[in-house]
Amino acid sequence: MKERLEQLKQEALTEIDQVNDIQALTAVKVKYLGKKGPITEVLRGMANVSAEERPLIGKLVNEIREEIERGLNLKETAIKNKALEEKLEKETIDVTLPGKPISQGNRHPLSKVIEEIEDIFIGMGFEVAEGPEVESDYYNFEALNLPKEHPARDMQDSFYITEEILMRTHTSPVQVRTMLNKKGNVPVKIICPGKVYRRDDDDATHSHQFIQIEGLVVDENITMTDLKGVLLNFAKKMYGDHAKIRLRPSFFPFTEPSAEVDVSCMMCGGDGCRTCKNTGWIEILGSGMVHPKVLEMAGYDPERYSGFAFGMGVERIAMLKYGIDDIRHFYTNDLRFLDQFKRV
Ligand code: 2U9
Repeated sequence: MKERLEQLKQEALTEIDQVNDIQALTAVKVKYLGKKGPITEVLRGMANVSAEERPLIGKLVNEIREEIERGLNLKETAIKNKALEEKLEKETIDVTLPGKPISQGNRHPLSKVIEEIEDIFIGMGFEVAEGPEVESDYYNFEALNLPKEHPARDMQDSFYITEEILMRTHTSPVQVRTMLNKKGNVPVKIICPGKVYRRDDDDATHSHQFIQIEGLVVDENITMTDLKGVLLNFAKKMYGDHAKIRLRPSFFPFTEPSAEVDVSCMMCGGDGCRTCKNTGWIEILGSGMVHPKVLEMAGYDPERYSGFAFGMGVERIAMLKYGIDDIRHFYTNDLRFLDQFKRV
């Protein structure tokens, strides 16, 4: 029996040595150590072994079983290690290969200009206020001293939704709403950026939808000097410290007096060039002292309070800043145009 057991062990170890995968190894294990295997059979035959020999044979069986198990375990580890090595070999990454570039988007040029203008006014203590693009005729026109018969209220000039509701034609209704919310409290010191809509045929300089930034300051003792100081500071921050401004008389129904604001030409520094049509000046803003009627309608006593307001078209500012010759570029989403603002 001893010889038979030794022979079984040798056979098992030889087969273990020859297999190269886990499946075959499992088959060897089942073959030699399974319930129907030769070792189990030897154990079953123990009944026929003499009482003196039984412990020796039992011990031998256990030793052989342990040796076969050790052989199986060693082989299993070896197979798994080899498989892992092969896998790692195959998956080697060449870190010297050039990376695949990921195409990155960028902020829209108008968003950049809006943020730049907002930052300048925030730096002067202004807050940013926003409001609805679909407005009532009252906030858009009436409260801004634009009476019913005013030409700007012509159905042909604005996008009306009903007789009383329209797409706002400027961001001024946001200022009106802010003043009414403040219920006569001062100071009011806000800028209002946002989309506005006018019925216009689109061309290189006109768009039926564009972006305005308007500003409003209301307090006691506000004068035209404050208006000029704030706008000069804005021009210097936007175009450089050498920038100058000049005010020319104008007319708006919501301001009295009113003024157009020119900045010294940012292309030629005031010497005269194509951009400024040889005048040395470029118009960038409209402005004025808030009309007493507008203050009154918004709940501020015009005898005690005064204010100034201004407005600018963001596309125009951006076109001058980047030398863009057609407003439609901002709205046609051509990546060849938009990608040029990645580095600015
Ligand atoms: C209130 C009172 C007064 C806002 C103002 C302008 C002058 C102006 C234009 C600039 C270019 C519009 O985009 S544009 O075509 N705006 O010239 N806007 S004063 O005045 C206000 C606003 C609100 C309560």
